[in-house]
Amino acid sequence: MSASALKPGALGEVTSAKRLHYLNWSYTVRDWLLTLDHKRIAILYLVSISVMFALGGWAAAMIRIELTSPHGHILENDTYNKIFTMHGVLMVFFFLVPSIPATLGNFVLPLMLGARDLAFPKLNLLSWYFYMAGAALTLYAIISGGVDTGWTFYTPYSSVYSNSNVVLALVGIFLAGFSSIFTGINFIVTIHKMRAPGLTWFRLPLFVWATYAVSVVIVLGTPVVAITLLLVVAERLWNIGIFNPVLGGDPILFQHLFWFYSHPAVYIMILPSFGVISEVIACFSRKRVFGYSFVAFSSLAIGVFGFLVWGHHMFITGQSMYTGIVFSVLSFLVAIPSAIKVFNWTATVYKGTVWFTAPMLYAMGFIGLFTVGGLTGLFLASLAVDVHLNQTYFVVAHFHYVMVGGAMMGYFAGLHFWWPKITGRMYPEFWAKLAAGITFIGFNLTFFPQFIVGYLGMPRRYHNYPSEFQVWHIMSSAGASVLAVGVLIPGIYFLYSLKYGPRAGSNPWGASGLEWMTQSPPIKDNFDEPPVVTWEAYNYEDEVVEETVRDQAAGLEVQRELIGHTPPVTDESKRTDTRPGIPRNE
Ligand code: HEM
Ligand SMILES: [Cu+2]
Repeated sequence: MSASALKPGALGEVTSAKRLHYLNWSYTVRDWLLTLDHKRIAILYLVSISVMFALGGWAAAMIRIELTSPHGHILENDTYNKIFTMHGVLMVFFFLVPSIPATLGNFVLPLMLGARDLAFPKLNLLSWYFYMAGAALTLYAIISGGVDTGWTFYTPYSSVYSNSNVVLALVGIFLAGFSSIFTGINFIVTIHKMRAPGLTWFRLPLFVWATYAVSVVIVLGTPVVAITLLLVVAERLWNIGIFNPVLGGDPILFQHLFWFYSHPAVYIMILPSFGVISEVIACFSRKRVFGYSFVAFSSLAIGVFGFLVWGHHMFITGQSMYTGIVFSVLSFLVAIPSAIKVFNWTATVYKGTVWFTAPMLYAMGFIGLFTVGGLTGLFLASLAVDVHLNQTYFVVAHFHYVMVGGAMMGYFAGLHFWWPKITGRMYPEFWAKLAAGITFIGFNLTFFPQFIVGYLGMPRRYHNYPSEFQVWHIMSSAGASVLAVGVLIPGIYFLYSLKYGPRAGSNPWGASGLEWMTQSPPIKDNFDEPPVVTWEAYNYEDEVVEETVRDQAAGLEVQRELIGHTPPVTDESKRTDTRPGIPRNE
């Protein structure tokens, strides 16, 4: 469509007759289950991880109900162990690790690069099947008797003593690990090879940088944990004596190998969120991200440093004090690139034209919560303090601030931000803002008391506790029910919007980025014509973007409500459309 047809009030696509796109070109089960389209695979992942998130959430609810009383009577000891293991395993390996890369990343990465698909579409589909096979095995392990080791599977308990379905669950996680590796390889090759002409490295959106960093971490780290888990399996099945001291093994070796991956894994969970937050903050502050290259390189720095700090999980395992000091200092260093990002986001919002849309609220919530999580990580990285705090609820609070307050809020920010692109529909903005607020409040009510009760001495993974801790647990459980409401509301309005949401148009936020220059939902091959890039990322200060906003605002009632004011109208004669070859809308 030519640009001249896009007069204010005439948002062609919104009113035009049905167009073919990736969702409606075919409806057969076969075309879904054997699809090679990155967008459809993203949807398959979205549905699967949502199921796992719901199951993990159910386990969390059981934990919180049990902990309302000091001598919880709802669950047996053994069942309690299995429930918190289920919660951790499902949330970490089957929800958080794949959440942003496999759903949002899969969907938007090729679009952002101006590519037709990922480099290896078949590998992409295979990764989903590995994920599903892993999920099926792990769920089977959980249903047919359960696993009681905790998500960390520490030896010798997991290798020698536990009578639960450890082997099945480990093989399931192993398969899921391969699905991440496939995704990581695919992303690395795609980012190197499939960028549109003119899309140089320093014109890439920061989401791409973050995805690149996370893919490298995945490809280097995941094989280590996969092999480690297989070693536990081998130890259980054949008694080979890797971790069992009776046979000459070393149980602490497991912790080294496990955390060598699993500390980087926490960055696998958070780095993609960093990418999402950069996109959202820039878009809704109408500004280029402050210190673009610092933000880009800090993702890589986090990737590198993340591999050097695993020992901070092992301060009390008898490692030498000098080792402890080195790991402690290195852990402090990791905080620097994280802090750079927080400062740069804040500087971006500062003096920006800020729109408090739902994705922006999630992003701002993210910044606050991640900061609390990161700072408390520094408490834990201090040797002497950690001796007191490790294995307490303080640690539980720390990692929920980073993983839920950070990674999950980032995922929600991204899901809201790209929902119009993915589905072609707007969700109800009022409810979305409300849900963001409820989630933020519920989250703090749930997890802040856990810092206090942990500091006071409440150990993690226990369900009987002294009655003086009860008040904190009740607060936390009450907060959890608020949080649950905050998370359920989006589930409802997202489904509702699929049918009843107003049509979104190609670029409802007036965002920069190639993904917004194709119709919503995108056509099967992403772009009518392959784009050629001649501009820098986040060119929000350019007029052309303002115009896009104006076109959209005029055409879409919901948009005016969203922005809260009529965006500035630029003189048509001053139009500087620097994007040849690309349909500006649709
Ligand atoms: C500023 C950066 C961070 C530092 C210095 C830091 C430090 C630490 C330390 C020292 C521990 C061990 C506590 C103990 O067991 O006694 C820990 C635990 C943990 N951290 Fe962090 N952390 C940081 C950021 C993150 C991020 C971004 C995430 C996730 C997105 C994360 C997730 C976790 C998890 C999951 C655990 C506990 C694992 C377990 O024992 O179950 N941390 N952190
Ligand atoms: Cu760590």
